[in-house]
Amino acid sequence: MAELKCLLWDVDGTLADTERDGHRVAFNMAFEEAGMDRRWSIDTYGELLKVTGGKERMQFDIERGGMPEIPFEKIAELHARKTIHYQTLIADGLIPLRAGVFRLLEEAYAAGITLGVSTTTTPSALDALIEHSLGKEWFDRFAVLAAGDIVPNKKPASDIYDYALEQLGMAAEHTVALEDSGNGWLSARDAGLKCVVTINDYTANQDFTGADLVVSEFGEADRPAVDVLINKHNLDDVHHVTLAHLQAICEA
Ligand code: XBP
Ligand code: MG
Repeated sequence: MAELKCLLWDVDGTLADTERDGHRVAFNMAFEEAGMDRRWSIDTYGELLKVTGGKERMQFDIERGGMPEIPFEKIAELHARKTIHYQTLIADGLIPLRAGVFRLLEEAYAAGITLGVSTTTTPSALDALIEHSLGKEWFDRFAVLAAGDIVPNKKPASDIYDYALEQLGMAAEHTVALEDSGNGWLSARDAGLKCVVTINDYTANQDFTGADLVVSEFGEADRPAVDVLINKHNLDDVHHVTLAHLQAICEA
């Protein structure tokens, strides 16, 4: 039985549905700008999402014959342009936070729980989302922003969670991870964390066996009840996910 002291948040798909209308669109803008013919459709992007990291995703598309062979410098260049386009989409307010995210963040912060981010995303893309979707004050409210190439192996490896815990000096048993994808769940699991998953269209059919709670969204009191797909600890009353639920999961 361990007290909840820390929440580590995934970003893409968890804080906001950034993949389909954010990252994917920004990649296509970078491809077009570079005079390339490749466009990633919504379905194609779903296939590519099994590889985390934007540069790695392009490399994977090249290897499977979707994009022409280009040197790594060109991939990095395209990715830098993509990140700028992504930041603009976020600054334009096109990608709202998912239901319940802001409520839970505020509640946890007010309760003195340590908050951190553990994501595969590039730091400057994360910064844009924090600034425009959460508000600048949240830069100080997160005790760690663990992102992108800061660790050798991206999710599903546990590196980014291991790194965040180490930076915080926090024990895994006091921490719950908030994720949206199979890769994210595996990463959290292998770091020894309890994990709550909010699925989305891209991740709904992925394997979350062993996760503590899997729901359609965190939800809100004044919205319809969330769909509960896995409720490992038989939590009562999951109309929407509350801080008390996260505490109960950590203590289970
Ligand atoms: C999701 C990812 C990221 C984004 C794109 O990570 O795999 O690669 O799709 O971001 P998470 P970059 O859900 O762990 O946040 O292009 O900046 O890599
Ligand atoms: Mg994610």
